Amino acid sequence: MSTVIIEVSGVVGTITLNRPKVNALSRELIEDITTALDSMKEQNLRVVLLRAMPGVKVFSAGHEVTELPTNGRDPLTYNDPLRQVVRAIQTHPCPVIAMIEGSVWGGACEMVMSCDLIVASEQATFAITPAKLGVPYNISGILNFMKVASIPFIKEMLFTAQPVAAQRLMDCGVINHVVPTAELESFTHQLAMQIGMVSPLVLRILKEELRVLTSAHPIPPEVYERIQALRREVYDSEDYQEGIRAFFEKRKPVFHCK
Ligand code: YXS
Repeated sequence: MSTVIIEVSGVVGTITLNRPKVNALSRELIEDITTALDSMKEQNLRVVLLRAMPGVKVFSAGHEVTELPTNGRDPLTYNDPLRQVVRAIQTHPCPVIAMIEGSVWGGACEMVMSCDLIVASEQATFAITPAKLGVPYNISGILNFMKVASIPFIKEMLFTAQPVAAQRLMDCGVINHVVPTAELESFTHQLAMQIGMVSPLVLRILKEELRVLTSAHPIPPEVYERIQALRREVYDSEDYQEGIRAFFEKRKPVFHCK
């Protein structure tokens, strides 16, 4: 059974996450999302919507924790499924609008924030949780967060690992619109139709221009190596093991490393 539902209506394609229980981003779910995006490239679409089933409490619980390595391997390398879906969204030739109900966790926040626009219901929340799980987020992911929000705001979300209301993210310019849940679908479809009326060629070029310009981070090799060494300090630590163990034992982690 596919973990996504694909629908096409006119020039708008919709990908609905449908992996029980909480749309955790497993390799299977990511592959289904990227396959759906690839199939939509072949159709004459102008906009893609990314959503979960109507009425969900959890839009996505983030990376599938059971697929995070615990054997000293980097948990978020270039080919990790989460990195793959972020790149697939960023390079998709037409705008991807995230339509958010429920709570968004961990790497799912980066996936949603990598969409071109975000429309969220008033009750939606976003929690960036690597610090709670003891996971060393990677360079591309941090840079993606830095593209959409101020450093103080990103630090607060990363350091507290707590859910933040959609309205606060809109006030900080991360989310485009916050609407009542009952209006979420109609509002988002109206926005999609507005975008669908302009030149698809110009849309494609503008999206790629913005991607390339916002990805132009001249990082000297020594800086890259320093960051990788810092991240290895985390994923080689006992705290990383403790964070994942505590998750499965459904208890609060006890972190010792400083
Ligand atoms: O015990 P069962 O079998 O029913 O399974 C439970 C949870 O273990 C499971 N589950 C997950 N499984 C794999 N990966 C996950 N990320 C994940 N999250 C949850 O789903 C079943 C229902 O969860 P439960 O009982 O807690 O439901 P709830 O409604 O009380 O709470 C839903 C959540 C999402 C608020 C809660 O499950 C939760 O806080 N999940 C963890 C959210 C999180 O911290 N995600 C970050 C994952 S790591 C990641 O994305 C990046 C690597 S990073 O950390 O760097 O951002």
